Amino acid sequence: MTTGVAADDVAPDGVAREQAEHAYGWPAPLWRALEHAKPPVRLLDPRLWRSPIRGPWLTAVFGAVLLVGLPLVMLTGFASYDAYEPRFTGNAFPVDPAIRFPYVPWPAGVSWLYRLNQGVHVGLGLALVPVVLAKLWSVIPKLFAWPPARSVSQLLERLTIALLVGGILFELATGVLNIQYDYVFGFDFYTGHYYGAWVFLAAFTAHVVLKVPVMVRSLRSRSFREELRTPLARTVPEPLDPDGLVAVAPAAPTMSRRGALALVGGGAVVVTALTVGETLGDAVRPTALLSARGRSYGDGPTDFQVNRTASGAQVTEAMTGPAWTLSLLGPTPVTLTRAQLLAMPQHTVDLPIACVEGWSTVQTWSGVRLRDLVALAGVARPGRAVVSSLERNGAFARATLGTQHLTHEDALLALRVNGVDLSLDHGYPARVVAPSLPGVHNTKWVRAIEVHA
Ligand SMILES: Nc1nc2c(c(=O)[nH]1)N[C@H]1C(S)=C(S)[C@@H](COP(=O)(O)O)O[C@H]1N2
Ligand SMILES: [Mo]
Repeated sequence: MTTGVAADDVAPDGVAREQAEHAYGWPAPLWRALEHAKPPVRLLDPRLWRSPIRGPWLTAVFGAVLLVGLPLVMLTGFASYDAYEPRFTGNAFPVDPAIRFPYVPWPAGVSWLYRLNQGVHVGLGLALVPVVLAKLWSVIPKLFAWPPARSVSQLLERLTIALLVGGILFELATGVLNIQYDYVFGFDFYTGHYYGAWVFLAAFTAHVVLKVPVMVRSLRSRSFREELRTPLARTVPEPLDPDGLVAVAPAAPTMSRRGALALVGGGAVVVTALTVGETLGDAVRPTALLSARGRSYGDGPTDFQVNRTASGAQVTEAMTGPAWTLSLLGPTPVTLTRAQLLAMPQHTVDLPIACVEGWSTVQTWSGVRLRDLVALAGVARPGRAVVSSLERNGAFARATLGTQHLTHEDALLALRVNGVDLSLDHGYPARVVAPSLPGVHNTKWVRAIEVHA
């Protein structure tokens, strides 16, 4: 039911006629009651929001950027879950197949694929933070609109907005805290971030379906190019809109629309400039000032990123000394010393270690091909292999690799890096390095490999 309402009826504190006039869906007694129940809070006064550049056009510009960017962040996020190979127990927290993104086998063929995936996920996610904040700023009067909803459909729409805003803030906050190693939240990061993404995706989809027409209309309402030519002196508010984004009592402009766009775009560029170095790695790494990681981890050839040091993992020289052996488990179990491994055919290849957190580093690794070890264990066509570390506890103690990584010619049990023995922090005596394998599965201080057909 739609009731045409005269401005005088519903504008108790002088809300502009245009704003008050638009229809209520509630029955008249309900909206009258709502009007009377308006709490005496200053924030609920629309005259408080005075920025003369706030309006549907500016909101639509930020929205359009997010409409392109956020799906990429979500897609790479869900792809990363698949890259962890959740089909093997212990590789990732289990997700009920009913609510899981379809599993797409993660290929080993393109060595930099996971590096690119996480570079986009983390890098773009961070770069969009200023845009998300600007978008929220641009619609803030709606957060304090009274009555909170004017119809049932608007009430439902606003509930999806609560999930949308809560979802994006939750995803950005947990993501940033994770790459800063700041586990202030009391739940597992992966589980929270994953389910949070589903909530956000649902709300995002609903929001896009509902708002794309308004977005397109608003984008068409002004010329982008014209806006870039409009200086502060000629900056005037957009016409009043039914959504109440445009200020009813605008202040004089202190910033043009192009200035606002430059500020937000500049913010995204600065964030990118200060983080992209950790994905590109090595030569430009010192530019990654926002990286939580230090930049010196060893001497000479082994001076590159370490996520967890040997002492952090409670792996000691005694455990990795001459008594260390590798247990190959399978139809023909074999125990190998490091000297025996070094006596096998060695393969050298440049491969990245690409962490889920977005940093990566390409190094020159040498060691025994995993497929040679698989064959030695007596398995002709491996289905999976469980790699376990000397490190006994925690999420890093073991990882299961699938066929694609076990059979790739560049997948190694690395013994050396950049021409020297692995350092203890990089996983001496032996570690896994394989193309396009998420960093976390590049197990260090390997103790055993259990091969299954
Ligand atoms: N045993 C063990 N292996 C491990 C880890 C660990 O903490 N313990 N960290 C993993 C993670 S999360 C990453 S990104 C890489 C980092 O390798 P690096 O420390 O040599 O750079 O090692 C992986 N292998
Ligand atoms: Mo990692």
